[in-house]
Amino acid sequence: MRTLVFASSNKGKIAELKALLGDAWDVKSASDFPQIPEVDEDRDTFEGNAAKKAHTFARATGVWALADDSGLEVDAMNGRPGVYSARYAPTEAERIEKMLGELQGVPDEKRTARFRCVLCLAFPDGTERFAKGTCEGAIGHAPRGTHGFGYDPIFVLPGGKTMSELTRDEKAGLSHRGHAFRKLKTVLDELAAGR
Ligand code: ITT
Repeated sequence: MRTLVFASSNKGKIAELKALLGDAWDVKSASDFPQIPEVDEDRDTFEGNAAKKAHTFARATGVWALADDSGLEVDAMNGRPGVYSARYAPTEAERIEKMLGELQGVPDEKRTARFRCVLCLAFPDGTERFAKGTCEGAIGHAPRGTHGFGYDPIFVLPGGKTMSELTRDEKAGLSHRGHAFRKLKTVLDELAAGR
């Protein structure tokens, strides 16, 4: 079984990626390597932060490392919080409250937004592969639903449900992370077969 370390400490992301990868991989995550210090996400692009996290773990562990850098771009906020989504406010609940506050009075047609995800797969020899995915939607007026994580309860999909009202499988089928992962999965399968 091939080992892959997921360079993340976000439980929601880890659960989604483990489900996407399936049983053929022995998936570790940041908590299995407490000796690796937390990576300072100081780059101003998703690609930059994903690459920094993935290379740090590939170098330190000697196994393939996958990192996800993702975020939410809100059109009425000029694309914010974007790459700074995790730092927009201290907790998930505060981020949601702050965003709903910033968007108070903004009409439905101007509440469009998208999730972006960049995955970076890094190898101990310093090489890397990227895959990207997006998911279009809008910011609702109040949180709804119990699944998922982060901004999911206020992210309304074209069908009217929030991302939190979808099961994990339904979310994987249409999410930014699901789209990015399926692009990378082809590469992963080919490399796993060839190396
Ligand atoms: P790691 O860096 O350890 O992976 P993180 O939470 O710091 O975890 P990011 O820097 O990539 O991750 O920040 C992404 C933030 O964007 C995350 O904290 C969520 O608030 C939000 N986000 C990303 N994907 C999301 C999703 O599928 N659903 C809801 N919110 C999401």
